[in-house]
Amino acid sequence: LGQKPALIWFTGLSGSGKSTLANATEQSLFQIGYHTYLLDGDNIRTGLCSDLSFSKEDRVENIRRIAEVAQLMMDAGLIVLSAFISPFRSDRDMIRDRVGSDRFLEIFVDCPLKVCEQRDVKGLYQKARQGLIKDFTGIDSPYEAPESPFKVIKTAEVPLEKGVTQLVEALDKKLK
Ligand code: GGZ
Repeated sequence: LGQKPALIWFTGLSGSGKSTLANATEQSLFQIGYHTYLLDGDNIRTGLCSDLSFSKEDRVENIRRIAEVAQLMMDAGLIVLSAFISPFRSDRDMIRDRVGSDRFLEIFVDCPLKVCEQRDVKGLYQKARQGLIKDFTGIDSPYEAPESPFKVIKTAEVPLEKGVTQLVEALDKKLK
C-alpha cells in the first residue's frame, strides 16, 4: 500500500477554518496517491452523534466515538483526517495515547476568537452572545489550545493554498 495509517487531527474554534483546511488537505493528499477519509460535523454530528449536545460530557462522548471510528479506519489502512472543535486537551491526549504519538498528527487551526466572531458565517456567535445558544465554545464554554501540535496554521494570516501546501509537505514526509 505504501502508506502508514495515521490520524490527522484538526482542532480549533468554530469558524476558524478547520473544515475548509481539512477538505483541501484531504484532496491534496488524495491527488498524490494517499487513501484518505475525512470525518467532520457533516458526516458525524448528523449521524453517529446526532443524539449529542454541546455540554461538556456530550462533547467528550462525541470525541470518544470519533476516535473509535478513526481507529477502525486506521485498522483498515486509511489516512484519517478529522475536523472537530475538540476543545479539551485531555480528550486529544487520550486519542494520542490510544493511536500512538507517532501516528497522531495534531493540527492547530489557529484563528483569533475576534476574527471567528467577525466572520460569523453561520450567525452562531451572535446567537451565543444573545444567550440564544448556550455552551458556545469561546463564549461560555472553554477552548484549550494544543501545547505542542505537529503544525500550527494561522488561518487569519496565511492564505488557504499556502497553508495546504505547507501542511501537505510536512505530512508527506511523516506519512511515507
Ligand atoms: C460550538 C457549536 C455549538 C456550540 C452548534 N459550541 O462552525 P460550525 O457550527 O459549523 O462548527 C461548530 C460545530 C461544532 O461541533 P463539533 O462536533 O466540532 O464540536 S465538539 O468537538 O466540541 O464536540 C458549530 C456548531 O457545531 N455548534 N452549537 N454550543 N459549536
